[in-house]
Amino acid sequence: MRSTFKTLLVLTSIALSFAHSEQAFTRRKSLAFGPSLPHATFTTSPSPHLSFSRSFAPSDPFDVARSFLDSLLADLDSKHLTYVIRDDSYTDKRTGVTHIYVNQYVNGLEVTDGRINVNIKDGQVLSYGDSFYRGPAPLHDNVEAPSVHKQFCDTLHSKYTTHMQDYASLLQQTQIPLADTELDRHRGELDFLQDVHNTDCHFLKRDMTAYSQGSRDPAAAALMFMMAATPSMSLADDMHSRFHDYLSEVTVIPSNHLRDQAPSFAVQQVPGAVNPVKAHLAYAQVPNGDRTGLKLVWQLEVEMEDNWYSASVDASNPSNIISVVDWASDSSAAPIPPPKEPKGSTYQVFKWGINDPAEGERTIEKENFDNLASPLGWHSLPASKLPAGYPYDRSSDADLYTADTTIGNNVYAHENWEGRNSWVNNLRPKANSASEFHYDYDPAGSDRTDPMAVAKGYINATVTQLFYTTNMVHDLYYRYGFDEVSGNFQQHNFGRGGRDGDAVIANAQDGSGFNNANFMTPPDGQNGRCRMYIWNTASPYRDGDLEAGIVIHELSHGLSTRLTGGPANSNCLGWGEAGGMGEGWGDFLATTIRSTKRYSDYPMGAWAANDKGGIRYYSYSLDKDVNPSTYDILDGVRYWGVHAIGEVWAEFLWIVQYKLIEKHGYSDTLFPPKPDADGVVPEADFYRPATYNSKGVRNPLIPKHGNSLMVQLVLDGMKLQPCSPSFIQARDAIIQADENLTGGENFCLLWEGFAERGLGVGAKLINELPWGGGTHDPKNTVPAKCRSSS
Ligand SMILES: *[C@@H]1O[C@H](CO)[C@@H](O)[C@H](O)[C@H]1NC(C)=O
Ligand SMILES: CC(=O)N[C@H]1CO[C@H](CO)[C@@H](O)[C@@H]1O
Repeated sequence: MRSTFKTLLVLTSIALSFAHSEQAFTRRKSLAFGPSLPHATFTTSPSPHLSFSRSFAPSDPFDVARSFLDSLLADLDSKHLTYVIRDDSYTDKRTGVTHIYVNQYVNGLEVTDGRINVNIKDGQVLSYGDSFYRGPAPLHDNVEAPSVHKQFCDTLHSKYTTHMQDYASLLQQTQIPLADTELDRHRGELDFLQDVHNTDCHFLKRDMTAYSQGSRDPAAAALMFMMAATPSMSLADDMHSRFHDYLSEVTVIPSNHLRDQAPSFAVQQVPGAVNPVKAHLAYAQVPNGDRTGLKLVWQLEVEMEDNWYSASVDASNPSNIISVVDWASDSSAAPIPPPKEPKGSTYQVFKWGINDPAEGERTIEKENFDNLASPLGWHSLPASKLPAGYPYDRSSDADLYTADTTIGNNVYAHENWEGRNSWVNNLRPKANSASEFHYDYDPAGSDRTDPMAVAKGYINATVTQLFYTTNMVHDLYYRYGFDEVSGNFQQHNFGRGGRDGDAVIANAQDGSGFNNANFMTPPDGQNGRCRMYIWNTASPYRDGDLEAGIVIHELSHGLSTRLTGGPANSNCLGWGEAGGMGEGWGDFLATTIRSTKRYSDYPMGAWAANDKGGIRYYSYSLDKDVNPSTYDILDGVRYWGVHAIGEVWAEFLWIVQYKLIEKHGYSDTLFPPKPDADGVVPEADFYRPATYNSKGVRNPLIPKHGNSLMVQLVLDGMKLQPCSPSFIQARDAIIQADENLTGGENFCLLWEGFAERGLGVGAKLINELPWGGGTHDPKNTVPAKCRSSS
């Protein structure tokens, strides 16, 4: 039997496993773990002495933040422990909340996981997350760093051993054969443990002592990290046996910064990396016993074909990886160009809301001109923002470029059959003179002998669909607050702030894999990359680009990664519960988008996987018999992977959402009405009647219905929550988002929703492990004021 549980640590690819089928499934290697910091907190009701009474409140939120930080950090040795307010901090135009992101420095070096996020409104601190290091500033390190990687692999090994014994004795003791599903589950868990151990722990079988001790060289750190990270066992073996040859082949170039930066380096010719590895010295916090110390690390940024790692490696023993985040989730303001009379393109596609080809037929849909989200439509951008190497008459003096193909301000979509990193000149459909992107989609094809040729035959329809879905997602999320300052993906930001030059690069029918999809999210200002694959789960093959849910799931990684912990920090949803929620939000949003007024349960990825149960353990459902996920289900080894953790979170959100729908009703569209010519958004039937504050300024509009309100609260919550949030902190952020949007009218409903499956008052996570797991103590309790008196 083929392994059925294969993807622990696959950070952001879509597929967890084929729980019910035996399809071949390529697992992209992806390392993801790091210390969990016991002192990290998220406080939603700061004590008054840390806040200000209104009469003394400075009006500039940055002044408020500085005074707040000074009192919060009063005990720090301010000569050696300092902080910097990051310039990706922003004020949310819609909510008026200012989100301020703060990095810690010790002895002038960044503490990679010393983060504060402060949420401020009307001169008041609403909430803050804090993982700053509080001990003394060390001379170099003040702690031994236990290897998290080794701890992970040892735990896998011992779980495997005990599990094997249990399984053997189960088989012996049972007179009557156990139900097949019970045996399957055990076998599945064993396969899973073994598979992960084989690939991700291979590195640790080597003896590194010969060359790992005492090395302060970023080249050694980069090479040793590559040995652990490369999916090629033969490369890893060769590097191990000829380490010094490799070391002599790489070159280290110092890169200088204008001010205030630790020395940083570019390590060139690292095998397996597609760009020079960036390296700088920093500190990482390492919990050891009951105190947390600082470890000097090389902070590496390693871009590979299928991964884009940000890793902390022990500087004095670079074989010890302290933490690693894969930005791949298995991706000067120019003047605003003059508005033009939009002609508008049309697309023959599965319309927004149709999840996949089994659910409907293609129709002709129009380009969206929403003067907030896509003021120039989907095909125009300043010529200066075209990617380097894109064929375009650069001598022409037109400022605005309007493409007759599938590129624009929000996304560049194209085939990538080759499966490699080049994309600028890959094939794209060209519209006819009437700006129509109308192409045949014939999945049956005529050539039965070559299913890939059949799929390639409808590539223009596929790229059109990917372009359409990605733009719709861009416009939808924009309207709920994923805008320029909060880190969205656009080539040009219309002078509205944030970093531009980062449209999504969307690869259709990507040749680097089958039966999956992934998204890479580097920090704001660098292009996200979405790769969609063909699924060989059926004959004819199925094209993942045509399953909207999969595309939405992937694009949502970009959303949650940029909103959590600030646009410039892509390391906040790296592993464990935080990484799991990164998956869960995508499933939740995809499922919410496809849902209709008539309630239904939904599986994830069922069409592409050709499996009516989908690619998760359970379908999303309000019925506990259909989806039994609870907070403590996360204790099981099956729930160590981010996808499994994510489906539990998505199930909780699904339940919470239906509490809101029960109370507020259901909106047939999630798209807010388009703004009028002055940019004022009308209430229409979408928002509740506007209210105004004492200064006559309109308060943020509140979506009228349960589903649209939930999407709003989920996005607002992402902005409030701290870096590396737990389920509990993300829950608190959503409840606070409601408090700030509606004055807390859904307080009890939200608590009831979360409490239903164990995330109620007093629920806790004990002994959290660096990759997920731990002991989850569930509680179904709601706050006292919500307990019904009846
Ligand atoms: C796709 O469209 C391009 C340009 O519009 C055309 O040259 C090409 O033949 C089409 N490909 C297929 C497979 O239909
Ligand atoms: C406008 C508004 O309702 N603000 C609230 C936001 O949340 C904090 C804490 O939860 C409250 O104190 C504010 O009054």
